[in-house]
Amino acid sequence: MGHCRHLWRSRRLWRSPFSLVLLAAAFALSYAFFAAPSALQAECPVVSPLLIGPQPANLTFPLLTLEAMGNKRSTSVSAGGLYRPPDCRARHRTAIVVPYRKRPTHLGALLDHLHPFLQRQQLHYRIYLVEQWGNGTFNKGRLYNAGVREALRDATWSCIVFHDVDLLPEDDRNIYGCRRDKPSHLSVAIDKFAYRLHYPQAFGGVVAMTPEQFRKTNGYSNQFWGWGQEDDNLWQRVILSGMQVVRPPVAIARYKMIKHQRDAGNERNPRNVDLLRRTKLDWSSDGFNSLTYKLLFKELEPLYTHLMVDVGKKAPSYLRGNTTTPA
Ligand code: UDH
Ligand code: MN
Repeated sequence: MGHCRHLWRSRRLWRSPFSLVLLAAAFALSYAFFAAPSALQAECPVVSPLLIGPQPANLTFPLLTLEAMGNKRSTSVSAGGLYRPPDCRARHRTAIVVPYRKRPTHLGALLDHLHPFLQRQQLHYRIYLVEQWGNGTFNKGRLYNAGVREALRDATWSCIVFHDVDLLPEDDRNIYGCRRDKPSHLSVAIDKFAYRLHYPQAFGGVVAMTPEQFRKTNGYSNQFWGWGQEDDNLWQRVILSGMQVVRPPVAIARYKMIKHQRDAGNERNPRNVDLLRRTKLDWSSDGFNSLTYKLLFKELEPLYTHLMVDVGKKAPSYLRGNTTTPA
């Protein structure tokens, strides 16, 4: 006993390789317990026991804005709209990216609906709101590209969900995760289109892709200003990069679209139809790899991460497309 105490106090023990191993083990263990608790948890079940299935989105009108709801703090959601299941390691790590400008009531309804929906799916997720700064023509493709770039700075997401602000999923069996082999189109059946697929190549509304799949397609085109065809362009990019789209069953992938008028600054752009015909020529040089934007601020709101982005302005017509420049 006395000998032991002597050994413990002696400097020789601390200098021996054995003590180095002990020290390393202590560091590793405390790291595992305090810094990375998820690594020690069991994986969540294949089917979450919290799912409730069909659940029509009940909207009470008039819709309240987030400010009016007090940006409802939630005990389970961390700053920036981040969540991890408390009792198990999530099967999907999903960044939800929402392109946005001037739809405060839609945003309130979406967040109110989506947080409990995603938590029932036992996902590790974070909601990113990508707002276009200024009153220039809306460019959803640039906002999505910028949102992905910023989200990937924060974490290694296994899945990115591209999400219109006005779509509310109505069945939590429609999992907001990605398949490793194929991009998924999640908003198959929208009430506005009588809960039927709008057209066979429809790829807008809500879409899920892994970061790898997104890079393979070179993301969204940056050239589609105003409303129309940027989603059809992405469909073509998926096909051109050798992939196929999968869809969950029409009976599950159901959505309510909050009714709205066309936004000012997002008028239908007939030029986008011409641009769509050029997809094959442009897709590898125009997209995620040629994106330019300015991040004006990033704020962690209680229920979402707010990215304010300057995507630039639509260039004058003589600088766009393949038209000749004036003399
Ligand atoms: N978005 C905004 N603000 C805008 C424009 C677009 O937040 O000013 C975002 C938002 O996430 C929206 C998405 O871009 O869900 C798509 O735009 P959209 O909802 O206008 O497109 P959608 O095809 O509507 O749903 C087209 C106009 C329908 C007019 C119907 C009139 N009866
Ligand atoms: Mn809409």
